Amino acid sequence: ANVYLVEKERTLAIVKPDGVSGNYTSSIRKIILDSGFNIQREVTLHLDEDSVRRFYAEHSTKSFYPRLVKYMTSGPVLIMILQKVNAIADWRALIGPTDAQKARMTHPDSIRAMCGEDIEQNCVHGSDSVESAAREISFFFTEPSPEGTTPEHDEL
Ligand code: RTP
Ligand code: MG
Repeated sequence: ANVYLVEKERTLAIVKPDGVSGNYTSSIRKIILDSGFNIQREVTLHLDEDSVRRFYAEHSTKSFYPRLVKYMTSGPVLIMILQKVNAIADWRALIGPTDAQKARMTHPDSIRAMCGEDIEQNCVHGSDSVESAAREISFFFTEPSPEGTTPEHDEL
């Protein structure tokens, strides 16, 4: 029989300020590990306005953007790289719909149903595509340079 090596995928997860201040970090971490993800990197940061504006730049024209910036800068967040086969879609499925109130109706077992408040304060983030995941991971984490290559700044 043929055997296939299924490439593991990485996604960016964030426990937002309401998730951290509401002490949901350990429950969320348990759900992540019980669901077969490996937490490859993690960091706790208090994001500044400029970082949030750049991270959520795709929403810059939306009416909720100022409130999103205020929300995401309101306290520390836990940022994680999750690794697993099908990590991007599987993490989005675990967190549930954007609107936590709807999530409680339609996806009662989802993370947002557990710890989110509404469509704006929804306690967790997940990358929505391969392209977003790559951009968001490199937004917060620098990759170690592969063995034998020289970092660009060494050429200066
Ligand atoms: P996220 O990017 O944080 O994982 O959330 P998402 O994909 O489910 O939703 P997205 O459309 O990307 O929105 C980003 C965040 O902006 C806030 N939001 N408010 N008032 C509103 O209609 C509204 N829509 C979105 C939420 O905090 C949402 O997670
Ligand atoms: Mg999004």
